[in-house]
Amino acid sequence: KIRADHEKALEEAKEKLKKSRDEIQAEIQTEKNKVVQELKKKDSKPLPPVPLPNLIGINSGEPSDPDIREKRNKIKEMMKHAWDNYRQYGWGHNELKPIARKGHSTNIFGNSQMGATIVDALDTLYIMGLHDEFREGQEWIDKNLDFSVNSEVSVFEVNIRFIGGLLAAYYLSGQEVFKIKAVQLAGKLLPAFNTPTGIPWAMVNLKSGVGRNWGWASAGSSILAEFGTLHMEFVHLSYLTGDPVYYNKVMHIRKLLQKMDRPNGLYPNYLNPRTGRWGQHHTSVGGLGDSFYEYLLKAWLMSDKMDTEARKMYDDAIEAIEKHLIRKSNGGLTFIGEWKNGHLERKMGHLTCFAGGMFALGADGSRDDKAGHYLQLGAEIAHTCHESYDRTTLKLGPEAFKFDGGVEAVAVRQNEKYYILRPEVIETYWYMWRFTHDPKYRQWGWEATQLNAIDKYCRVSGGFSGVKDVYSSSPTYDDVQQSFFLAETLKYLYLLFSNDDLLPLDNWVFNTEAHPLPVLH
Ligand code: DMJ
Repeated sequence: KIRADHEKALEEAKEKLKKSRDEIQAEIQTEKNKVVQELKKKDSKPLPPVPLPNLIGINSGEPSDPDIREKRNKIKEMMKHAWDNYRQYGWGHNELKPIARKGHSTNIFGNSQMGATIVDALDTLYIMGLHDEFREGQEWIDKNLDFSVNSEVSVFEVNIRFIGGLLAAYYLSGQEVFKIKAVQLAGKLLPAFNTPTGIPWAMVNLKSGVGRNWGWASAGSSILAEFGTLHMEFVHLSYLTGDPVYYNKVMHIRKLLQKMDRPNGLYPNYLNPRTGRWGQHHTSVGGLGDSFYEYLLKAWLMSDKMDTEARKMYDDAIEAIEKHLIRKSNGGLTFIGEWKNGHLERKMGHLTCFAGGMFALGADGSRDDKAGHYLQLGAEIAHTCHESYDRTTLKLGPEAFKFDGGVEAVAVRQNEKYYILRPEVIETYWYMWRFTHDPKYRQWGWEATQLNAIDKYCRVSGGFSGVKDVYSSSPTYDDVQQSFFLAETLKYLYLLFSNDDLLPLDNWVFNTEAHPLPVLH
């Protein structure tokens, strides 16, 4: 133990010597601030307990039209197929390999076996009325879900899937166990915020509390879409526990971002948590940036539109995005490109397709009363993303598609042709359906589900799998049933074929993993 301690101290000293004078001073300052905060905390009283918010529309939505009802039932059957196979072959593992019929996991969950699929799926099971399956999941969580594991996990993924999933399950079912587990887990994430700036590390070891960033991220940076996608869950944690610690962490991030200069008004995707400086100037509404913008809007909605600071940040951000990143292709398709070191890359990711729904959701309350404009923009993005599906052989969207050199909404590189059961396009169809009731969104959702696509090409006898090439008529499988397929893709599809009184948007705000959290009126 003594030798290990010495070695650790030596390592730390070596690390320190690598740092610049400024970095070391910033760290000393953070340490000092931490001590002051701790002292203050001892004096301050916890927040008073709060009543549970009004939980409306958790059991309804049965459509009267028999055709729509049948489609909704089909989606429920798909959920049961995904769940039953996970139950049989992957139970307790994070995800399922539907072809090898065994458990699966990725580095975002470290080497833990935390039943990610169970936690992610709970609220979908609940709203679909699959109550026996919900109870099975609850029992597993009660008896087996333990966070004292020596495992390095992604703070962002654990927050959106686990904390979001547990909180939603708690609000829907009222079962205390979910709240208790969510709070225990949140406590394990807090050490990730011990950085010189308070911008959390991307990863944290749940046992030791040691954090670090992804090796691939520009100049040791944390990622905008990761540290900027904690707000909704952390506000709810403070609300439910009366402990302001969670709220303070995310408000500190917001304040820091507000103070920073933004090149062209855009937020770069990389921010160094030691120096508080931007890394590479790369801006994206898809991977690495996406849900940061989503959470600004949703912070405002979740606060019953009282958090006008968040709304202002959202409005400023999307104005800059529209000016610098949104363009029309030669063929008339509106797309959102990516800003990379001073030029626009005319490529859009599947992940970026969520933005159609975001624009529609943010239309009401927009600056200069541009509601019509943003609803229209949402519709145009939905159309472009539908085209990206329609121009493939399998009628499933590729991971990324280009608008360059005669190419329109089509993937060019082989390694961008895969579909991994992602939800973003269906998410946008659902929001557009809620706001317009244009039947084409249900039709497009059905095209992606059964007519041509997911049920036909991704379904295997052991569950659902992603496919490696959506342009090939004999696709090969990636053999992963992602947990977000149950959390998001199937939930948004089910909602698309339900009446609007199921989880009405005046009362519920969906986190970025589609876990509904109530508006705090
Ligand atoms: C989900 O885990 C979340 O939606 C996240 O915000 C980004 N994408 C995946 C699914 O594609």
